[in-house]
Amino acid sequence: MADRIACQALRHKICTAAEAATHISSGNTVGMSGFTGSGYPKAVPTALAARIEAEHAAGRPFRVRIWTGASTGPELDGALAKADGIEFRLPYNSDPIARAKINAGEMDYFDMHLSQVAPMAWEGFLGPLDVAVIEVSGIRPDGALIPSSSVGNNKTWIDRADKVILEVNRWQDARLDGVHDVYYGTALPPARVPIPLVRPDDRIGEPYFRCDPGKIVAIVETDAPDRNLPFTPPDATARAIAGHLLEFFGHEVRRGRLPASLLPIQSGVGNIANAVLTGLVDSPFHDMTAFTEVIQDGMLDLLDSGRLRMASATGFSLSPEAAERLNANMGVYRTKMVLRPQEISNHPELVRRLGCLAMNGLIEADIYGNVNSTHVMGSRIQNGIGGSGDFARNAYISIFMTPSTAKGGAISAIVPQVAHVDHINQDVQVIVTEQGLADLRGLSPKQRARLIIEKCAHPDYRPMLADYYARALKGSYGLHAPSLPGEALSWHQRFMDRGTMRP
Ligand code: 0RQ
Repeated sequence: MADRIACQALRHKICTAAEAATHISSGNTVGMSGFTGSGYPKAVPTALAARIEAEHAAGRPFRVRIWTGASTGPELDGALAKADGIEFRLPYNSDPIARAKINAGEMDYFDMHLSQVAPMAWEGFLGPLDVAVIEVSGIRPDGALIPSSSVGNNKTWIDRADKVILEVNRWQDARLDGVHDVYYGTALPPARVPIPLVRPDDRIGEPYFRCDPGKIVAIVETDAPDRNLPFTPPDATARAIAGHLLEFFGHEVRRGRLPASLLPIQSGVGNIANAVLTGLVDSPFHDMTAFTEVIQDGMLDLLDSGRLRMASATGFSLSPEAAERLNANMGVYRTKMVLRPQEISNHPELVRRLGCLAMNGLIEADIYGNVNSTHVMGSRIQNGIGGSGDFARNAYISIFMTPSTAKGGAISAIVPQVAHVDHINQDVQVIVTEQGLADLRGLSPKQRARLIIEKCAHPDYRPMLADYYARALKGSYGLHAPSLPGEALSWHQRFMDRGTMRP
């Protein structure tokens, strides 16, 4: 490990994870690295969870507040939630144990836009940060930190925290060195200035984190893989959604509204998003770029095919096979990738300037095109808004995609009214299901409703939606966006009462 910790002056800080965890006290706010399963600390959170369990067994309360980049892994969110050690967490979470605690009302969760986490921490809106626990892939002789497989909010956590604990993970490929672009030019209003990035491949920062060595209280050596969950191969539904979307892009290119290289693509996480990327491999588009949050399997396929020229993101979200492929071929991939802080990868100014094509998943959409990305039946959190809001509002074209039904057909993804709103209809320009694609640009609410019911709804639910809409046209208080408030959420109530939205 000596080669990974090249700063002699810091070597005396090397210790065990259990020793490092003693620097964290009950009630502390801890900023952890990690973004969608990449680059999160693996040893210290596990040791902290063990310590919390021991304290609880001795009858002493011990809980911490956790800030991250986005979702992490079972060794962090899973272990700490299982130990009942998280009092409050932000932002995006996809861990099932943490999700269950949040939905049982046992853990507070602040689901915020990913681009806003670092600025809000600097603005002081989130309170002080006691400790940062950051995975890095190495420490240079001068003490500069070589980032790991995600950048996330690490720069901000290192700058803001009173104490810094580092995990140096040897599993991360050493050739990650140089892939990162850490921008130190952000400032708070009224001193804020434009971010000098005009192409997805621009480098505007430096490859390393700066860190005051006096703040580093512990360094832990690890050799453990990122979470890296497998993707299921695209099924017929995912392939149909991808097919509609690729046809739409082709149509836009023929109409002269998109260049043949498209515009920088942003792709959400999940199997459908991955299927769309895989579908682009066989498309006619070339010289594409990505300005996105995560590089997933499909994006590696696109890079391999040569169709994608480069990808800018803040982290990886890969299957175990793709992670192996990435590390085996890092020499090539590193020339085609830039990893940035998430306040830059998701920055509204940059998303708007570059004209990103935003493609995100949803839980449900209503007939007017309002989208719920987060809350099942309006109250049970699935994951969180993540970066979808950063991109959807500012994209050149904001696309949402979903299977038309969930839970074996018991739930329609197209409903009279969403039970929770993450993306208002103005931020939703295209909705795609396996049934078809609704291009909502420039349409009034009533035009949208007719198109969404016709193109996106499942045939089992289409007559029910058409019937609701026809009656709303007659009985609504106003006729701009006709609705029957007493009935609009009855589909959700029926599911909660009877396990299906079907009558
Ligand atoms: O639940 O796993 O229990 O079966 O939601 O749904 O169909 O597998 O789709 O993986 O693409 O996720 C919106 C959650 C979709 C995701 C969401 C249930 C469904 C299943 C997953 P099970 P699928 P996906 C970039 C952008 C917000 C953040 C975002 C997401 C589970 O895309 O988290 O976009 N988006 N970030 O059964 C009840 C419905 C449902 C439903 C789906 N209508 N009712 N359950 N499900 N629709 C990434 C980052 O920001 C980091």
